Amino acid sequence: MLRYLTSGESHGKCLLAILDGMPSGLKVAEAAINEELARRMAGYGRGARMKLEADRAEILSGLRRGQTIGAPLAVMIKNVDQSIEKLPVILEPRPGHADLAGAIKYDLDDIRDVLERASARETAARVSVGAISKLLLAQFDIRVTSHVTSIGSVESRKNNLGYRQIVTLSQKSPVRCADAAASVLMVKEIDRAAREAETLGGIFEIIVNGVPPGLGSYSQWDTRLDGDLAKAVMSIQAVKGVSFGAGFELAGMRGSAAHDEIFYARAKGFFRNTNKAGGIEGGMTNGEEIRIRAAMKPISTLKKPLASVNIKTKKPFKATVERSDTCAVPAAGVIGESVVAVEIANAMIAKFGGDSLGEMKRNFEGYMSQIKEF
Ligand code: EPS
Repeated sequence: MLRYLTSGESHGKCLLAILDGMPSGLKVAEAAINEELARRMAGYGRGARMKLEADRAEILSGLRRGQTIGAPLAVMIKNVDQSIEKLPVILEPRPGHADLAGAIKYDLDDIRDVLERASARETAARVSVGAISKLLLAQFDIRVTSHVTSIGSVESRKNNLGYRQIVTLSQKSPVRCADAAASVLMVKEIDRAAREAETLGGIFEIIVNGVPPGLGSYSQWDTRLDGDLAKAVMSIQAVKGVSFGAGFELAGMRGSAAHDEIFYARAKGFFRNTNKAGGIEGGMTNGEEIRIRAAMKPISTLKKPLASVNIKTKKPFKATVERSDTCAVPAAGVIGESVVAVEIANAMIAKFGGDSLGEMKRNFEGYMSQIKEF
């Protein structure tokens, strides 16, 4: 089983991730992790903090001669802003944040203790384990990408593009949107929101290409892969909705329109012409691309004051906050890819055995030739 834990505060010394269960024999370069960390930091709409930080991963353990040895991996990302001990006490909880519930739950008299850990800065650690999982998946020609399909009220009109096109086009966009025209409007929408002291949310889609059929299982509720994927994506800070394929649109369709009809050709085996299921049927991959959408709420650190209550005096106040991102949907897409990559890597290890990469590959190849004969 592949699992990980993260540690670290937003303005503490560093972020740490421990990734356990990677098979031996996988080449891991820090550069591959750093590339993903840089993707997470990019994206139009981020605030001053992103100009300050320069996320770089240092692998502390679990590697020898650049390869995994079957031991847990520890990855560290140092913070440039390590001001945690000097930062002022916060008594005024911000609506939409972990602030109030966190302070009540852990009996804390300084909300700073909550937000330091609840902050989305933690996702840098998740992206580092996602990057390593992507390296494992690449060994099986499985790739993961994402693109932004809406920011605020602006929607992409190019949502039915193929994997390659999405990778190429979203790379060119400052908001990681594959529709160039919508991308321009999204940037304008972010500028306007920033001028008006507002923040924006949006929707991103994660795509997993090259997955074999049969990952996950219908046999128990907790072996269904869509359940694991939904939990992983929902656990990203500020995500409020997750759906697969046509998702919520399916609810309004007639049955005859909602499903992906099955065809067979000798050359390519079973195939579909549509993918409304998002690549998952009965909690298992069906061999089509996995397509997951996630809705991110607008960032709750607002420059505009919202009503709240001081936790000490119990008096109402209206807070003003200086430093914040206006929109982090492009970054959230990269985080989505990362958490999904970990879940798919885990499902691959569950199906094909995860002690060594060689063992995994032999089992994978055996299964793939079994499928051809089916
Ligand atoms: C965040 C607030 C901002 C963001 C931060 C998340 O940081 P600061 O309060 O230091 O200006 O930039 O995101 C990151 C640091 C990151 O790496 O993503 C928050 O309140 O959650």
